[in-house]
Amino acid sequence: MIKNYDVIGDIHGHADALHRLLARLDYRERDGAHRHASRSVIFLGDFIDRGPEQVEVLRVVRAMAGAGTARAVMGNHEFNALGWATPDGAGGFLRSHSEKNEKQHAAFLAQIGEGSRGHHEALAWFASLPVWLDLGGLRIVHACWHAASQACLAATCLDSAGRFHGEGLRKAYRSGTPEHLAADVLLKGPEVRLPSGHSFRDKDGHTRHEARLRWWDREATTFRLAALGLEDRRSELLDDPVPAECRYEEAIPVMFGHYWLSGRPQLLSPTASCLDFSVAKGGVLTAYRWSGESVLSNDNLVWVAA
Ligand SMILES: [Mn+2]
Repeated sequence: MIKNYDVIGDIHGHADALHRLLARLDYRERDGAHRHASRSVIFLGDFIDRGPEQVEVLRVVRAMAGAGTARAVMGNHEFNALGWATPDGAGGFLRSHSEKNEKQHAAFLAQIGEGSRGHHEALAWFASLPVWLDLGGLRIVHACWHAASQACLAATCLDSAGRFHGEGLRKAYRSGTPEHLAADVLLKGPEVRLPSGHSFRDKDGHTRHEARLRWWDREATTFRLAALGLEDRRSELLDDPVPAECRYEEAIPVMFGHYWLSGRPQLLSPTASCLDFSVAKGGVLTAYRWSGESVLSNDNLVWVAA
């Protein structure tokens, strides 16, 4: 049986937009959870950080997951939240409590109450999220579908349902390991180091020496063509080929979030749909209504303003 899925992008604490999007998609709250007569939701992760109503977002999403009207994958912000709260056994935490990391996570910690029962419940739920979902005709991941990284994590870090186990989370945080790189690729997307001397400022004003890759773009065969967000600076980039295994060339549609796209929502290709259109930066919260098709259509995108 083909399931009908409404796939929803990064929410980042914008509960008001989430409520309006669910209403637009004909979900109604009944017995504590949003439900639809013939469809269910897949959330792409990044429920928290930045936005004003993160606790309410978690209430809605967790209620749906508990009622079986939604499934969800882990975003890098949930991965970060787990690392922030997990001692590293050497007096620190898996994710360093640096000023930059604290700033990124402060709104969540303030809203939920750091160390509170609600915080612990949220962490337990984050830990229960799989890193990706393979739904047969549809593939779901927060940032990048990458078979080699999936195999690497599955071998040593994940349980049979694709969720980090305790030791797996530690391994994925150990800098320099294949598991660390694999978690980065799946949850944050593959990056390439810019030629020496080159850098750019990202959306938060941080200086970056790596560029994200347009891994979903079959035409992006060189680093010059594949560097995301540097399309106006291609002459500065290397013309070296991107390894074929870094490009998604399969026929099964893949949906993901993470990339802070702007403007009117549209597909990246007939088999790739990024559903993060920056609701946390004044953009829109976006869903794709999937009913089993193998060729995606812009007609199935639905969105609400922030
Ligand atoms: Mn993200």
